[in-house]
Amino acid sequence: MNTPPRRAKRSFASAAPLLLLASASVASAAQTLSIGDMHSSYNRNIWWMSVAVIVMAILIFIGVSYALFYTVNKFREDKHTAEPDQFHGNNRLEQLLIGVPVIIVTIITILAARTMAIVNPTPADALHVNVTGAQFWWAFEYPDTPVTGGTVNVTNGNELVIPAGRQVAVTVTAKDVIHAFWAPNLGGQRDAIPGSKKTFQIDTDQPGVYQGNCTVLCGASHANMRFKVVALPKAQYDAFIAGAQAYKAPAPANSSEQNGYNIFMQGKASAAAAPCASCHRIQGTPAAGAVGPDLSYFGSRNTLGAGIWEGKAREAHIQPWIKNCPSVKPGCLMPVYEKLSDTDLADLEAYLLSLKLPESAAYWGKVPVR
Ligand code: HEC
Ligand SMILES: [Cu+2]
Repeated sequence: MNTPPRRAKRSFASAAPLLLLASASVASAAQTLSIGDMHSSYNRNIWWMSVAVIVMAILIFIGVSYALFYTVNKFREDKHTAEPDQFHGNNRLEQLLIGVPVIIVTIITILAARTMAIVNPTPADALHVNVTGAQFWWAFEYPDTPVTGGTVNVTNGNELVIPAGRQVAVTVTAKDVIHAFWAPNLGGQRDAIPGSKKTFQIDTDQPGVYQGNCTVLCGASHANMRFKVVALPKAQYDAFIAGAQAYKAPAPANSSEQNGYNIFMQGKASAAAAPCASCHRIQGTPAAGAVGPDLSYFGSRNTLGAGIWEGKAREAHIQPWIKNCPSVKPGCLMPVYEKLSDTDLADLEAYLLSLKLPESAAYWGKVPVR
């Protein structure tokens, strides 16, 4: 009758070597979450500090074990029939037992303080990105890159584009409840707390697509609150930012996209559909909502539902998503649009997929998935 606890134990035991592997392996072809990805200077700093501490721990273990076995063996009763020496206190031994741990703890403190001093300060040439967690998606805003002719900055939903080989200072906060921002291949995990803004650095010198997750339980779709980080070579990153700054959503190209556009901007009273524009922004149109993810270049993105679906699976889910979001993503805070006809849904999809960055600024498919 005690199967559950035993099972739990076993899975913990089998998870331990896996954890070790995960931390030691460098990310390979399949998308791997790895705190051992040595292409990030953050991870490298933490790793070498940990190695130093682990080596010290091993030496201490060997020293203590040796002392233990040596003493037990040397003072075994069968060797000594006489009564052992009776004494009280041993100043030298006590000084040693206090002095050695003090030295060890001091070394660990210096190592930790040194690593914090390297990793924590924001370098002057870092790229700044504001990260906001919300139930159950991510907003990425580039505060230093105002949109041409506008008062807002370049913004993207659920997909963070960064330059490889440069420190990226992310200022993390949350809209509603506590979330946490974690892209392990690029750096440490940080809480996203409403009302608090904390900046720290992530980086990688290897261009690629990396996986990120929310790591604080934040509601029904916590596990579905993911994001992608696309690290581009500098020239491609510059092209993305320039394209995003200059971007204006293309005008609807046919009657289907036009109908999608109309519903997006005005809603549809006969289907009790509120305008999508009240919650979503599309750069270059009147849509300026910020309740849901920015959809300015949705057609150039590759994910849907904060990273739940990618590629083909994504396209298959766009209409079910709009029709009844909570049925495909538990707890989704987007209203249900069940009264829209299939044609309306297809037209909304057509319009959303027409929202594309110019090819030079597009960021998918240009770097490998890691
Ligand atoms: C009341 C605000 C609100 C309205 C109105 C709204 N949405 Fe949303 N929408 C959201 C929120 C919040 C999310 C994020 C949900 C999540 O991922 O958990 C979202 C997500 C999306 C996404 C997914 C984006 C991504 O990259 O994952 C699409 C596409 C979308 N909405 C389209 C629409 C369309 C089309 C309409 C109009 C028919 C619409 N929305 C109306 C709030 C809204
Ligand atoms: Cu979350």
